Amino acid sequence: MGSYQTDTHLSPENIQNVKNAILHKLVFALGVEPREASRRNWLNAALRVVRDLSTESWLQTRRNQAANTSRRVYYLSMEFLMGRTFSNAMIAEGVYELIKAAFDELGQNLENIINEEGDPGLGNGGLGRLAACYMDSLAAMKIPAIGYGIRYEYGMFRQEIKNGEQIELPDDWLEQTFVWPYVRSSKRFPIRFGGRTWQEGKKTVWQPDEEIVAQAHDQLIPGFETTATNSLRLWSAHAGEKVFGLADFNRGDYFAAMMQQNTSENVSRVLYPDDSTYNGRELRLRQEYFLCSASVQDIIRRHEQESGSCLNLADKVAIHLNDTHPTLAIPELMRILIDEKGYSWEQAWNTTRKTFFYTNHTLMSEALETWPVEMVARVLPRHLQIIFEINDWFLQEVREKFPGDEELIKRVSLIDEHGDRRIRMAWLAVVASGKVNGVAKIHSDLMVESIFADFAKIYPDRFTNVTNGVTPRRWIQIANPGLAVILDKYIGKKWRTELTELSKLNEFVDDKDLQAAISAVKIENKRKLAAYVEQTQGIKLDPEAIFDVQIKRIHKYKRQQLNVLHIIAHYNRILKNSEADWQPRVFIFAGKAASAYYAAKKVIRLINDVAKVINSDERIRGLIKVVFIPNYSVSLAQLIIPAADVSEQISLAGTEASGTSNMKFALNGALTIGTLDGANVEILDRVGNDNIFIFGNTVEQVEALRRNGYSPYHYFENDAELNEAISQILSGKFSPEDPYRYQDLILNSGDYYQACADFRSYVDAQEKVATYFRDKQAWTRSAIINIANMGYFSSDRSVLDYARDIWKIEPMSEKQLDEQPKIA
Ligand code: NBX
Repeated sequence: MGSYQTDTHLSPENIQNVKNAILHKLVFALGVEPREASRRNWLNAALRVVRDLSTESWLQTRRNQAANTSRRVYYLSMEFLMGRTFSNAMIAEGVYELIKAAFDELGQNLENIINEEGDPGLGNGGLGRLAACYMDSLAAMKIPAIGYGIRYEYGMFRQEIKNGEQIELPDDWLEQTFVWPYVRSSKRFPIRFGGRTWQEGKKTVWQPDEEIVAQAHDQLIPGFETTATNSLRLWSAHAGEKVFGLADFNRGDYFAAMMQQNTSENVSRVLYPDDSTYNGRELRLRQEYFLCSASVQDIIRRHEQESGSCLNLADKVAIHLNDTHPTLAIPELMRILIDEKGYSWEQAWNTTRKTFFYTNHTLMSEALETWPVEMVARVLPRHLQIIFEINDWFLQEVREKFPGDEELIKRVSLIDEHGDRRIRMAWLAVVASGKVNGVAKIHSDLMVESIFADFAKIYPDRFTNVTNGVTPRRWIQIANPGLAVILDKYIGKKWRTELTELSKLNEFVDDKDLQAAISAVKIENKRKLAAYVEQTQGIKLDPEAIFDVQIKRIHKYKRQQLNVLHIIAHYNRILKNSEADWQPRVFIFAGKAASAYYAAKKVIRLINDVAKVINSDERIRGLIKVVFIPNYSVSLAQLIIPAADVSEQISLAGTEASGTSNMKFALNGALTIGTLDGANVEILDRVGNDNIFIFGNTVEQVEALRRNGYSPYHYFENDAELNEAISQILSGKFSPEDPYRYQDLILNSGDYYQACADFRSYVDAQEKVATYFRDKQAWTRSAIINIANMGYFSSDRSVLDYARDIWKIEPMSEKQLDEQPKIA
């Protein structure tokens, strides 16, 4: 297989070609002899072979997109959690079986080679993974799209657990030669900071005092079974000549000049590991602007190249903001149009307002970005002016619509005048965007009732919902090949790109063969996970036990502590009646805590302390095992999710915008135990009450409790099991060497997320889970109903919703993708 193999048929000749292609790359691209090759070498050689295939389609797609001058979307995100590329690319190009056969002949095991690939952790959690699912779906759905992000040198930290505690270590992902991206040395843009501005007649001049360079690295995003191949362009920061501080050089101070290089390159050094609290550091502001400026410059360059001028930008370009993190793209576009392209303010503003779209991912006020005016004045003085001008324009519009309402003006002003003056980035994103969407129905409804209520009055048509989705290629075909085989047999192969085909399974929910096959695959997946846990942590898990899984960022609102309280209560029950016929259960956790989030780190320690006591208590005869799997990642999720029986989605109602692992679990046949929060609500709508375990207070009840002065002590005093569990934690039963370790947890911290209020109904729901699990047939039937009704939650559906309702972009046809002559 050179670059031009398109015949993916599993013939001896094709296998031989692939073998030769891999050997060729091994020798001539990597300089390694076959007999000396390590797994990593084989992986890199094969990655190169697959990349050649994708590269052809990629260049072809770019030419066809340019020739069709089709409208494109640019997806700006500070995070992309892509996961491994190799299997994904193989299945997209349809060469998985060929490569497997070639490696068989080479005496190599493909699965081992796949597992050799590192997992670039360029994101925190749901928001970054969503961007990755969307990149996959945009390509598969043939929607012209380019993702823009930052190529952090260090992504999310590597988590180790020492003495039960989280330790953060640098994750040096670039260390493993990563052969997938192309470095585009010709795509470099200057990024400027600081300095001052002045007026020259009507013109504003900005003289920055610092300039660095953004360098493009392109990853190919091959669409599944289509030649459509999009790009993800990640920027790395470099010292430009100007940064080398000519002054220092001239003074002969080479060393000082080189030191400054280090400082400029800090911009793309490391991902901020905070996922839901706002971190107002200047370096973060610089990172955000770095992404925005490089991307907007690149978008304008491409548009001018294709259209000859900048004029019809809004007709051809949609820029999507993944949360407010890339909102500086708004004043950056304004700046370029006005200062560099000579637009009038009105022309620039009219273009900008038609170009941007914004997705909100959280209602929690502590996560909302606000930058101090003073800091922005220092780092981006020209942008601050533009933001003030946008604010003047906007407030005038509001005054015309709602005369005399000065309270409203204060609330909606882009500048928060309380205390030190701050720019409200979410307000700016709303004012400048054609559409603003939430990520699940309940979240989008709450969004217009709470944080954006004023704006919904001002701009009633601006707000909408696009429920999140996940890609079935990665989350079924790659993660759960056993399930994929069953689906192919019962409903055909189309589900990979038309996930609603799954509904055909509804006919077979009582089919004994299907039930047997589904539970056999589940057991197989549980064995695989158990083998991993035993190998990495020495804990033996019984694959017949219920695998009950909560994997996600550790956060108070996600309420891992509620899960722990139930585990302790369940343990106490067994101790009180150890002879009863208890259902064996395994409770699995994984997830990272932000490095400065004290309470979240403490919850990790509590889980591990509780695990230590329970796992070693012989009186309970292994009926409960608690496991914390370190260093959660996309690849670990691919191993854990298909092995789950129970999916824990237990956030306090009104706090989790959507959740996406909830979708992945149900798609893989786990039953959800969850609150009426985020996309759980829509999962319930589709699977029906009998096939999900819903518990806990509703949003309205949560709000009523808050209004009436919520007190956890009320529940603590009135619920004996809750009382016992909390008392044990507080008295050091799980931390005898340090009995006061958990004094500040739960009760004493006020229980803002009302774990105590939901405890009783959670424990009752868990009881139902255990009882139901004993009826293997009923359980498996429910699992099938879950799978059958998850078609809606495909990210293909989500991106088509965005394309149709928000960006107004038509997917390309295969014909359009084939119009331009091929390269070879
Ligand atoms: O976005 C998550 C929400 O919490 C989930 O409910 C939702 O499903 C998901 C996708 O829409 N938000 C999230 O992951 N946020 C971050 O990771 C984040 C990262 C940096 C930051 C703030 C939030 N400064």
